[in-house]
This record gives sequence, C-alpha cells and structure tokens, in this order.
Amino acid sequence: MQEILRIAVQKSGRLYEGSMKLLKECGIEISNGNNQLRVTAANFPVEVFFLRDDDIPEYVQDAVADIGFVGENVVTESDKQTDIIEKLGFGKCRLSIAVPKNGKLQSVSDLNGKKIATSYPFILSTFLKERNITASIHEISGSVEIAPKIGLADAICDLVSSGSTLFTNELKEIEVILSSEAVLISNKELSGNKKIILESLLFRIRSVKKARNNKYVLLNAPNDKLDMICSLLPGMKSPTILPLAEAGWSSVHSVINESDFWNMIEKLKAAGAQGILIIPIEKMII
Ligand code: PRT
Ligand code: ZN
Repeated sequence: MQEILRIAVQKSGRLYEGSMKLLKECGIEISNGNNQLRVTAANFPVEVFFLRDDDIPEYVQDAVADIGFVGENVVTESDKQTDIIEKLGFGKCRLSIAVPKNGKLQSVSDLNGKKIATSYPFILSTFLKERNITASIHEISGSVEIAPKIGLADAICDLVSSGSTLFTNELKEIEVILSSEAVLISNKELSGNKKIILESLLFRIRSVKKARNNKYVLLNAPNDKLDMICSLLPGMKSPTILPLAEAGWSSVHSVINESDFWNMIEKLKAAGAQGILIIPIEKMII
C-alpha cells in the first residue's frame, strides 16, 4: 500500500481558509463538504485531519499526524517536540504586551509586582524571566482584552493583528514578544517515504509562495531606452525583449518583487517605459 502523509489543519477559525487555499493552490483536491474530520485528497498522497489549533503540535509530536499547519505562537506556547519546516505567509500577527492607554504603566519594567492576563503563560513567563521581571500571570482562555477594564489584571499579553481590539479597549502596545505566522511543522521521525511526499509538497508550497510575492510585468519601450530599463529589472535570468510592429520600439517582459513594486514602476516610467501591464503569477518554478 502506498504511504500517505497526514496533514493536521485547523478545523475552523482564522487559519482554516488560508490552509485550504494553500493546499488548493498546490493542486491538492480536498473536499470538506460534509464537515468531515478526515479527508483523503483525490490526486496527491495526503490525508487532511481537521483539528483544534491548540491540539496540532501535540498530535504532530505524537505522530497522530505527520505534519501540521499552525500558528507559530501555538507551536512556541505548546512547547512540544516538532520541527518548524516552513513559514506559510498567512495568519500573520504578533504576541504583545499591552497596558491601559491612560494609565501609569509605560514600559515592561513597570510590570514588576503587577498582574498580567494572557492565554500564553509559557511564552510570557519565559519573557518575564529573561527580563528579570516578577509579575503574576493570570491565565484566561478568551476575551483577554477586557481584563484590565474589569479589574482582573493590570496588563495583558495577547495576539494583535490590526490593533483595533486594543484600540477599542483603550489599551496600548508596549512590547512585541513574538512575531508569528502560520508555519508547517513536522514530526521529527518521518519515514523515508513520507519525507519524499513532504519534499514534493514543500516544492509546491515554495512555488506558490514565490508566485504570490512576485508579479509579471510587460511594458513597451523605445529601443534607445532599453539598456536603462533592463538595468532596473531583475527578472528570473534577464528580461525578455521582443520587437514591436512599430519600428524602434520593443516589448519587455520580466518578473518583479511585490515588496518593491510601486518604487519599481515609478523608476520604469521615469526611464521611458509605456503601457505597463502587471499580471499576477500563478506558480513560479525556479
Ligand atoms: O477553535 P480553535 O482553538 O482551533 O481556534 P482559536 O479560537 O484558538 O484560534 P483562532 O482561530 O482565533 O486563531 C488561530 C490562529 O490565527 C492564532 O493562533 C494565530 O496564529 C492566528 N491569528 C492571526 C490570530 C490573529 N491574527 C488575531 N488577531 N489569532 C487571534 N487573533 C485575535 C486576538 O487574540 C485578539 O482577540 O484577534 C484579536 C486582535 O485582532 P486585531 O485585528 O483587533 O488586532
Ligand atoms: Zn485554539
């Protein structure tokens, strides 16, 4: 019987959609139509288990699942023995300490002798120890942001993404303890066959991530400006240059990085590029 790689994915919640989208973009067909707990892919040797995110590191450590997609924050807090193999580029957030906006507490050193509410007692206590701060940790599982207002704690340590929850609750962030995103974790002792399936999955994931971070650019340029324009474009090897029907003009094709995108467009325009088209890339194999 052919071996199968078992992937643990969050059943519902903030990482569900990103995880399913990533698998789909990797060409892996999973249908979770009937809200099943376990689904085998139709066209790739993987089986997906849908679980609560907090359980994923333990299941991967204990080889109930072989790999998992889960927040780095959950992996660190759970302190289980797994390997972080790849950052997945979604579910980005940070674990921060926040205090009442108009209160006396201003920095981490003011937290000595104070009470901090959190769902992340392990990460917080490690951080406080490193900073030589003695504070009491009050563990709560949800709605951490209301703790200072109801007198349960002086400060909180919670996940932040847009910051609007802190703003609404009149809190301000004073320290980022951990930056997090969804990661792929793996059991430490995968069989040879499972490692081969994982390598093939990783190859697809990396191609999808690269494609997301890059755009295909097409532009027209007068031939006397080509050298300048080409020197601006990185491309995968070098830009492709094709003659246009109109004499003295060429079409230039290349790939540019999303992070540098607007800056690059300005420079290309200033160098004489016209009719610039930007096209998303579906997969990028290098
Ligand atoms: O049911 P299950 O246990 O599986 O899910 P859960 O309720 O424990 O987790 P869920 O679905 O809320 O989050 C899953 C993962 O998403 C987290 O472990 C993080 O890795 C990631 N993530 C990314 C976030 C956020 N962004 C986030 N903003 N998780 C939670 N939040 C919460 C935060 O706790 C706070 O209440 O959103 C609020 C803050 O958001 P902003 O945008 O107002 O700053
Ligand atoms: Zn959870």
